[in-house]
Amino acid sequence: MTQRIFLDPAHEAAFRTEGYVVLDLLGQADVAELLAFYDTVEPMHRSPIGISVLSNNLAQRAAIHAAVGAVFERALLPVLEDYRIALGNYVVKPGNCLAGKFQLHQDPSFIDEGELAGVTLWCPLCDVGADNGYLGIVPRSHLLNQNYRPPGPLPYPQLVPLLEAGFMQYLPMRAGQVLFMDHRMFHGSPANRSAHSRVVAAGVAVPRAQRLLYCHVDHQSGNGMLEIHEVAPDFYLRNSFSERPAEGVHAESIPYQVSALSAATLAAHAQADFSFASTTARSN
Ligand SMILES: O=C(O)CCC(=O)C(=O)O
Repeated sequence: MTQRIFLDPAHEAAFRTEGYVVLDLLGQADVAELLAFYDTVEPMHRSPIGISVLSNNLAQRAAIHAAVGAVFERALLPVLEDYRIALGNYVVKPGNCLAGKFQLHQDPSFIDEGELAGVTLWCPLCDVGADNGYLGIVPRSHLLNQNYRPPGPLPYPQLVPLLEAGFMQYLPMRAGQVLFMDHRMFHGSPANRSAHSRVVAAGVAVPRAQRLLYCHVDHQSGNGMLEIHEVAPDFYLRNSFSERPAEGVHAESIPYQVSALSAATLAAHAQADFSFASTTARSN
């Protein structure tokens, strides 16, 4: 029997086909709670894109995970089948900062995505739109490159101008709305040109029963291999996203593969009928 991500069959179908679902799940009190905690850790987010998990302050990262994760557990997890929060953090874009563009990327693999998806949680704590860094996705791109992924930019740099010019769909959202997005989705966000900070509570949800992974590619060695490390459930609270981990178990190394993609296949993908889309195809 195919495992479910969402309890509601309509959410499940939409997520599998479109790669994301937006739901109204956070009330005003939840948003106020997340903003109040953010105020206590605001200084560590002072950069064009301030991301808690990139900080070296492990104590504050753990405190942020506890605070954000508690809200996610009570308000977000009830719509998922059997997931847990592997990471809670803030992603912040200060106002009037043209340097804050988040380049197109896929999130790294946090699990074996054979049957279930790793899920990005993205909850703006203010309304977001074109002027203050709303999120843009390439519709149904979660089906395009389903291979194991290390952290990093989109592995199709030559296609980024084309994707940005003609394939992006931007998602205006209200404070309190929650985006659940497949980790494989191509996504990014423009700079915040408004006068105010854009604060997002974000996180990672993974199936409770699955081993958490960290995928590493040693680009300097040029050996073309991707290392799959099985890591502890709280690994992402104390590690960065760029180095070979010093903990966990190196489970295996496989050839680092990226599915072929061209302007022609992108155009065909954009026009295809996805009513019977499968999320199980991948090269490795
Ligand atoms: O918050 C944003 O604007 C983008 C965040 C994002 O894409 C990520 O954290 O992977």
